[in-house]
Amino acid sequence: MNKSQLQQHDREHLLHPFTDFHDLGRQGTRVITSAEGAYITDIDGQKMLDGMSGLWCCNLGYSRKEISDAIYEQLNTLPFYNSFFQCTTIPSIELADALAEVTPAHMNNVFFTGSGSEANDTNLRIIRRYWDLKEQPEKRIIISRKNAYHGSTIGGASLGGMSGMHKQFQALDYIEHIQQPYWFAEGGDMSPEEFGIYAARCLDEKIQELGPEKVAAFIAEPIQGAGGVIIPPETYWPEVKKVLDQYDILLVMDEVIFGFGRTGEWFGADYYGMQPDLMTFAKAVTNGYFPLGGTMISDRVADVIKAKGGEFTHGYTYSAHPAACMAGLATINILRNEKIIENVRDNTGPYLAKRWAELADHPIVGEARSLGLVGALELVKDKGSRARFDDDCTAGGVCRDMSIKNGLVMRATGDTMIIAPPLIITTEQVDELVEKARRALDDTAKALA
Ligand code: PXG
Repeated sequence: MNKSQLQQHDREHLLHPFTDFHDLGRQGTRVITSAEGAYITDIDGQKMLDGMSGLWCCNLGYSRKEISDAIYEQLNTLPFYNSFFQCTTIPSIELADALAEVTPAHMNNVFFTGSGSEANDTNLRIIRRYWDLKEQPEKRIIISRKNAYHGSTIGGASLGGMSGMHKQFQALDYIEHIQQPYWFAEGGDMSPEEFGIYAARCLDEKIQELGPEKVAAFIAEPIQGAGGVIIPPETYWPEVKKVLDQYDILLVMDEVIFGFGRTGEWFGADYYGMQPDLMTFAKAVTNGYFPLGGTMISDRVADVIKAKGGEFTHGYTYSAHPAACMAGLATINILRNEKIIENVRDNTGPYLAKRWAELADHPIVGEARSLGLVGALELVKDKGSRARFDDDCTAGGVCRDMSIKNGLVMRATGDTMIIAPPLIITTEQVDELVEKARRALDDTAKALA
């Protein structure tokens, strides 16, 4: 099939995630055909620097034969066996061991799933089980944040706080959403530091309003990813820690995007010095080569579930799929052996911070923020008042298209442009990324003038 035939069949038979079908019908999908290192190539032969690591997952880029070989060999040895009913496979044991080593010291158990959404649904099951076994069944309510993303299953989407999603399904009724720590859009006249404290105190207020005896857990991404790379003010997490320390409430950190090195530490929890009870992961655990997710469970919770629990009536056919586990092991080996995360922390992260900050001088950029290897640009019509171009987020869409035209994949969340390039990006490629982003901004400013 040629390109237009592919696009036609795609339109006729494929319902795409998070896609406006009218736009898709008008423009046609971009058909990506190959990838190498930090670059992807489409069916027209256009090569683009992948500023989004696939979908926040191909952190080691696209050319790691160690991972594809590990999957292939496993598929030829034992392509599948389940981990139910007292069975196991060697790759799943080895990956569980490796995860216990690279995650915080107090987390030594893993429950495997096929995705981040399933992992958050698993968290809901574990949280309920934990409090029931602790004989506190009144602890039922989970606090999350507005504009959070925790997946697309009913559980994941209920935990998430995206208004556009909540309009399209019926959410679980025991989840409450509080203020997000998004200073640029919602901080008003407060300094970022003041706003960080304010947003954390909103958690305290909500706990008191509901009654601490009714609150089971607080769930949060260390940095909101899909919400727009919302890096909380530095005061936020320390204040959240103070709030949580006063109450007997579980902390779930959703590390689906920030786990496995994005901040320059293994996990966002390490970066912020937090000690979560549950930690969701997916995506980069296999470098995006094979579907795998899971939740890491603290000793405090695992001990109760294992010692008191009897049968835990939960699991997915593909929990601990052996080929997925081999992909995870190969990925962790590369991250460790090649000191990829240390390089982000000491070299490419600080370099991106320096170069990305230069974009703040652009006339349509209200803020340029970054941390480790993520970054965001807030597009504005007026820098002083932080006023947007319009209410429909036209600027973000224009800038995304201009960016692709210039050979860089950048994603738009509303009028926030975001990047999360592969962790293997070199400093020269960071230069290329920043130059292409600047050209996209210039073209956007011209188009909107
Ligand atoms: N938690 C977080 C924090 C995520 O970012 C999920 C859970 C769900 O994972 P699965 O594997 O079920 O997709 C995610 C996924 C975007 C985008 O546009 C982000 C995600 C997925 C798709 C698109 O930024 N994050």
